[in-house]
Amino acid sequence: MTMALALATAFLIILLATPAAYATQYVVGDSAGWTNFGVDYSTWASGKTFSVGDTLVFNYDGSTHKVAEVSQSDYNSCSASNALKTYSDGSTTIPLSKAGSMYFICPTAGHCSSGMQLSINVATPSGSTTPAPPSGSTTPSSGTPPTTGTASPPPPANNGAATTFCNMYSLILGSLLVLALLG
Ligand SMILES: [Cu+2]
Repeated sequence: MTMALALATAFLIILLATPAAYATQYVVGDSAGWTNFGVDYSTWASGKTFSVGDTLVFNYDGSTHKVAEVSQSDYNSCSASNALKTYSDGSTTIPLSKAGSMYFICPTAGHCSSGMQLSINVATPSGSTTPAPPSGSTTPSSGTPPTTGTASPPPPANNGAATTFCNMYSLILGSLLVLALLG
């Protein structure tokens, strides 16, 4: 019976988890956290795609460091005197609620200039409406036209087969589940 329950639970979890939208939680600096020792935050941020709905988590020693969200110019000048928001609780979760650039520095004297600065670009999540189509006239360069000599074979009727296979697959899964529940 426990086995059946476990199976059913696993099956449900798979069903529920699969179509979920991905909201990513990014731990700034990963295991090193938010620190003035040895983390290059622009390197950390590069290659990551931040989207609306994701969250940033800053982990730090709140007696030494803080997190200040600042403007771009204050980011560039390492000035926290006009911070938009300042956090000092040691574990700060910041939801990325709108698209655009965000800038964070540590306001402790000398820390920003020694590397405690992070800028990210938050993108609108994929699947939301209308990113402007690229306006550049980048026609594919020198593409060879498809050779029309070799007649393309008629498309095989794969779709029906695939659908049948899918149906059989879920049928088998379903039967297994029922068996497990009954057994
Ligand atoms: Cu600091």
